[in-house]
Amino acid sequence: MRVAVLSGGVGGARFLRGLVDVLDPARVTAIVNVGDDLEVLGLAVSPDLDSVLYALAGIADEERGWGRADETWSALATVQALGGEDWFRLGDRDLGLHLVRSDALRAGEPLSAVTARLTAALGIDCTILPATDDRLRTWVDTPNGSFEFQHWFVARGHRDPVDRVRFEGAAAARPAPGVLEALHEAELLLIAPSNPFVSIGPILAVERIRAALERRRVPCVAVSPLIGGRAVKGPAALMLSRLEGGTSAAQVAQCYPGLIDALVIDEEDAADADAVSELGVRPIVTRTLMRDAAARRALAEAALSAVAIA
Ligand code: FO1
Repeated sequence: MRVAVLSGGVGGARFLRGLVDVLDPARVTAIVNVGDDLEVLGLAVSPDLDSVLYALAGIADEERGWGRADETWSALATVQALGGEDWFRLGDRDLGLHLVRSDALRAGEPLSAVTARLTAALGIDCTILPATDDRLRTWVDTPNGSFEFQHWFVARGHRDPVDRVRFEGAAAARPAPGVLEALHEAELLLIAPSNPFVSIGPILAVERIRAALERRRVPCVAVSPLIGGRAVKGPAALMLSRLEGGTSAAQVAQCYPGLIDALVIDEEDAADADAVSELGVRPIVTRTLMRDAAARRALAEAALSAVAIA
């Protein structure tokens, strides 16, 4: 079975690891958020693409949730000593990837092409695509001002409540090569347990990607990033409260109007199943916490089960 997965950072990366354990990786295409990309010290950083690359290569730092395992920070210490930009921490090993990517982008290679090279170099057998090669940047409007995603998320510790999320460049952004093909050829579309607003939102802001999902002929299954109304990590629950009015599974489903046929929810949220059904979305209740390889695989199997019951 061919599957296409819309993915953000850490939650998406862990979900993809489970998926390639239970499916032939050659049949899996990840379509990844680039809205939180940024330039640091003149380098092009794509945090969500890198979370997926590192996770699938088995070199991610599991505890920190971003960057590489066994990281060292000598370059950052030098940057700090010299008074350089240090709010967004780039480790030594991580820096190597940013150097290669930045060099290629400067030479005119599209992000999708560099990503394909990095994927192959890291020995990853599935396809990893940025949602777009065009510039697309997430902004958040808060009572304290408007901020580029990483300034809000990292520099300000995502403490400002979010009134609105915007995607600069989305109107002109085209799907990266291979994205529409993957969506059209897939027998199942999946939305990873990533933040609906700032991880999946930027992907769906690319008009032709959203249209491909709206006109799908195969099931689309989302996995809720919330467990018992709380996010495992990050601001998803707070954003859902403020922007959707609550953190129930039904409110997660409402983030994807007309786009999903089933929603995988945690056993802790089983009481929300009827409200999800009332929205015309089939609830699939299981354990969603991906604490180890077995749990990741079980979650992937639960999402794939939607094909059997469609
Ligand atoms: N997150 C932080 O909270 N602080 C950091 O200094 C930081 C650096 C960083 C460097 C490379 C990278 O790929 C990710 C990094 N992240 C950092 C994580 C990143 O901001 C977010 O996890 C994602 O953008 C959200 O999906």
